[in-house]
Amino acid sequence: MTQDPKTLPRLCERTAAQLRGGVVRPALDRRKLGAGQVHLGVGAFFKAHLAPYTQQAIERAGGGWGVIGVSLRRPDARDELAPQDHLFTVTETDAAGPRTTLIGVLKDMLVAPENPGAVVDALADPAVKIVTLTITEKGYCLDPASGALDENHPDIRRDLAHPEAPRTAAGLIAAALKKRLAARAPLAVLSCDNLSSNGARLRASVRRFAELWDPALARAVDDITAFPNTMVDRITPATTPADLDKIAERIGLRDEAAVVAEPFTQWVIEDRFMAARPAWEEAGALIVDDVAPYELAKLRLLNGAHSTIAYLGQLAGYDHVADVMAEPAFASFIAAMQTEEIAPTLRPVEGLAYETYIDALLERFRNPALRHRTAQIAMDGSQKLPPRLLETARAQLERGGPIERIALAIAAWIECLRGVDRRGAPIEINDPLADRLMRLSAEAGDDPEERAAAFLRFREVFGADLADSGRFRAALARGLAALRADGVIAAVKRINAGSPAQDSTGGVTA
Ligand code: CS2
Repeated sequence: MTQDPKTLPRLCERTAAQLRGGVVRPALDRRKLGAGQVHLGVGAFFKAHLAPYTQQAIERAGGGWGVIGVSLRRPDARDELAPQDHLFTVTETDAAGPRTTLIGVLKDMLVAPENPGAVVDALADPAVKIVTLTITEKGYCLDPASGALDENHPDIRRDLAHPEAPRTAAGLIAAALKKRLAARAPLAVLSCDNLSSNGARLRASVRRFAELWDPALARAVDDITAFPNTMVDRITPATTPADLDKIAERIGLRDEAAVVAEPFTQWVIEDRFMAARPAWEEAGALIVDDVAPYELAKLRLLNGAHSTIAYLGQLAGYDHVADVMAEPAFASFIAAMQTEEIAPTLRPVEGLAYETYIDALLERFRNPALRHRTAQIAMDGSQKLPPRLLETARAQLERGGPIERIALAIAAWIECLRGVDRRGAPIEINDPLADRLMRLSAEAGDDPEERAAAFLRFREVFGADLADSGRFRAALARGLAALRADGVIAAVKRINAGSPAQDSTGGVTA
């Protein structure tokens, strides 16, 4: 009889020797590893992506790049990791079956709201040369449409009132830079979230925060800090209790911090550092002069398609990405959207063949071993849609290209905000602007033209320009009308068939 996976001994330094199931162990001496990197936002993505890159960099090229992890909100990650001596496993999974690696680069965990001073001290330690962030789009407290720091954000206002005990990333970094300035200790701060020009945006927001706090600090930010842009990629679904049990059964120990991810992984980093860094290129990272083409391709082709799958899928009652992709009408819709509406907005780049990239993405979305929930991707639409789909729509409007599929994706987001799917099952709305968006959804009514116009006036998401585009408004209204009248699959099929939809004035529009 096999042991109940819930009662297996916990993974930690003492038990790690008992790991079985072919787990790959770190080839580094944890006790001697210095702490040269701080990471803000220790969640599944950090564990599955950045931590393995840093581990491989140390294994191949050495360096004191152990990581101090920070949680900006809740203590959960620390509570999972501390009893395990900060060890955790990453399991790659696809049709070939699971492969697990033990990660040993995390040295400690801090929780900002419990002890902001300790986080500022860690960030200010001159031995720390690298700060990485995966705090999700909303963690930056930006106005989504403009990408600038939202100075009225309650967390930013709070931090400006108490800049010595900050809780936001911008506030923590600014407070640390103030301390580092005295020692003139240079630092590279890498935003690893899905924002366009993530490094430049983080730099602007830290500078703005500093300006509002202490103008002298703002002027000095660039003297000691580099903010390289980065593109990160690895599909990492939230770990489920069933995943934890399955992993425990295979590896013989209970890992409460385990993560599961696809085998694919990519990291493109702008070569802009002020001091030493881990040799991430030894782990396969691409260090380049200009990240923009990679970042745009990934944000628009992967994340744009992901959000489309999430909203159409949720509305039609599909819980997982792979199930949406198993429906041929959705799969053709996504492929055509990528090829006809997104790829034409991207600059050609040497070594990046969009056709091959799209094929690989479709294959990754179909990975049947990955249970990636549409609800997970659908979260925080107000923050995600501008860089993923609306920038693309703007580029298409400018060049006169098709926007019908992008408009249907946005229409699906708007329909999800009703809080019920097409079969009447509830949809939970997770979004920092949820209250306002759901109120808008209720007030905007059912008439597609009026509903489209009312949403387009929501400036934080659509900016000032999209409301003025008659073409965009009409396409959005057609999408809303089709979803409501015909249902999700029929709306998708009609666009797939290339049949022009009727606009509400009775005219036929492509
Ligand atoms: C996803 C991303 O949750 C989401 O919004 O689109 O997390 C996506 O899986 C990653 O960016 C892939 O690299």
